[in-house]
Amino acid sequence: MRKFGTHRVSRRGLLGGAAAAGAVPVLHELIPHQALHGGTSPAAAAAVGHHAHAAHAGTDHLGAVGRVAASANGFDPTEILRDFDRGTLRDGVREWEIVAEDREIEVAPGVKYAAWTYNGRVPGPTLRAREGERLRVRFVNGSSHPHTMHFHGIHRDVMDGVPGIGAGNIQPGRSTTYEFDATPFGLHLYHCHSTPLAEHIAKGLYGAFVIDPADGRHDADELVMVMNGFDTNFDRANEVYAVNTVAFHYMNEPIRVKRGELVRIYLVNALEFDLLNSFHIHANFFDYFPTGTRLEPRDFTDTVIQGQGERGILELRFPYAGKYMFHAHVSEFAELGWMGFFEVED
Ligand SMILES: [Cu+2]
Repeated sequence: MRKFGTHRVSRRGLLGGAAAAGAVPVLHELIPHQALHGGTSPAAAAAVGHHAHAAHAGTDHLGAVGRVAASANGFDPTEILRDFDRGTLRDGVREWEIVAEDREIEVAPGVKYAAWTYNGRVPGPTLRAREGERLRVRFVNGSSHPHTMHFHGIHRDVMDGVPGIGAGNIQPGRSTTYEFDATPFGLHLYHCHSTPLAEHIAKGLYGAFVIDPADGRHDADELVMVMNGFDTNFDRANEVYAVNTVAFHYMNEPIRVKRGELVRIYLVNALEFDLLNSFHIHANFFDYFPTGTRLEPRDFTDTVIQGQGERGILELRFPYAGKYMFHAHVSEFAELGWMGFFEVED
């Protein structure tokens, strides 16, 4: 078990403290490193004090103060929601080129993170294919570290993107091509499988991988939500939690959907260092299709738990216009960035 108590102080101090101070914090200033190992430094105590103050001051501070500009990162969580990369279909083969790059991103206002990315974004592009297609992924490693692309799905060992088998680790400046069939249909993911594995994933090398059934699914407003987190001080615990990388993004910019329209959410848990993540919707229920590999829902519920690497498809309609919250029902994650709103319009 993680030593929860000491981490809890520093992690909880981050955004609550920021809200109370009305300032844009830099994480390392707010949380001295020794505080993570059981120390009770004045700064850590101050952060806790701020948090306590914020908690009792009312309900106006439901997130960090300020915003992360999309232009700072080069990608926008609102656009990521509906951005499906179908690659190029050539001679019956669906092809992509994916480039690993090192890039600094801003995961909460003023909190910079030295990420490793696929195609410059975290999460990487949502790759989308149809069941039974042949897929060809050219992977170019433009990063300064060895990486791979490991796809979930059914394929030969040499195409599995793990060190020591097939092309194995792809060294900086080198490339390889993964080729396999799109099966089974469902919602999968891909991620780097170089070691140390948790770090390579946590740095940002993951993305959603959608394989549509041969006959497709019903028309819907489709949204991709990759639940992730960021260990900004390298203590193997996350200080920031989010959907599609930027903490509280959908609080600042609610997801606009239409009343009565079918909404389909592709929900992927890419979180490292925490065993579980969850998704909870307010004032509504959804059908849940674990891994999206069956066409009948398993559950009709308002909360779903996912372990590491787990994913599933949610389908719902909003019967009333208005603003509806969604968040991790792991309350600590919600307070550290993993919460947002749907804005339902007539
Ligand atoms: Cu890697």
